[in-house]
Amino acid sequence: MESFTEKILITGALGQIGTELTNRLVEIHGAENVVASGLDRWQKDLTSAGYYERMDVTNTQLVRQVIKDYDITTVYHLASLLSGTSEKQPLFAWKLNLEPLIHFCEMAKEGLLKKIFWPSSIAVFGKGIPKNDVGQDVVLNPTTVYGISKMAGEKWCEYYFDKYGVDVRSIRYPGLISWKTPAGGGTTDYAVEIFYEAVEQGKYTSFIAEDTAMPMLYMDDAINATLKLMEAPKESLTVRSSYNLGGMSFTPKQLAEEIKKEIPEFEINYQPDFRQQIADSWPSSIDDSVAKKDWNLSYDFGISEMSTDMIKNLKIKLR
Ligand code: AKB
Repeated sequence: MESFTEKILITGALGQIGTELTNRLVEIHGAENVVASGLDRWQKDLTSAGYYERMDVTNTQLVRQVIKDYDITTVYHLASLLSGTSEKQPLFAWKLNLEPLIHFCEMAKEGLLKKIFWPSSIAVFGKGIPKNDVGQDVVLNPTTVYGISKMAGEKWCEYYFDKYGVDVRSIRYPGLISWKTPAGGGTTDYAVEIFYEAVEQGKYTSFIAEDTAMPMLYMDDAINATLKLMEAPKESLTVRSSYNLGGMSFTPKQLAEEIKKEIPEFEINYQPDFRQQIADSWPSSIDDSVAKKDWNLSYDFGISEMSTDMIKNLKIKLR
């Protein structure tokens, strides 16, 4: 296995995945080897990275300079517009979700970078694909701007690996649930909002219908999976587009039942909006056996453990 001292850049470092991933990377590699970046100013309470670059990731000249200035070897490129927001700003979503990825791959091709992580999503699947246990190699048929951009990104990753040996690795994240940093603009975000409102108000109106099941993952498991994939020996990876990750699958109704175990007075109502159509085009559950086989993917959290942990932590955070 190739070994080198990693100097890491994270884009979207103040986002939902970025805040938690940055702090874990600092624990592993030391603050002096981690550069966080984002559009907003540095919020030191959110990130323990040794350095912060306030930058627009679509500014290719600036990004290239940052990579050179810090001798970056590894990029976790997380900056992205999620599914709901992408439908409202399709052209910008295409630009943000695709161009910087290609630019990072180009820099790796030139030898400026050694490794790239880029998140894809269950949004790549789309209409006409069986709903349950969707496998790694099914035909992709996304019907959302976000899904189209993720599918194209996967193809670019595969292309750069096949043609130039660029070591770019990717996961198709399901909905991600966390209490530390709120998500924004996603279709699966009801499963985060519901906890905030359950703890603060004791009630929630879901924008997803009660019986719509989607795959979800607790953030701790998402971060562990990401680090595991990035640490896996190159030779063990058989997928260079993006790995399926299933996590757990549940409906809003099932989640509400879980929350009621901790907050018995909790009430839920349903008012599906435009995101219902997006959810209807996505799988209900995912087969992630290839990731389990290639790099030992495993999970610690099911719906009950996740729900208990969310409520416990939000009760402290929102006090
Ligand atoms: C979204 O809902 O847009 C994201 C995703 C599943 O990629 N959470």
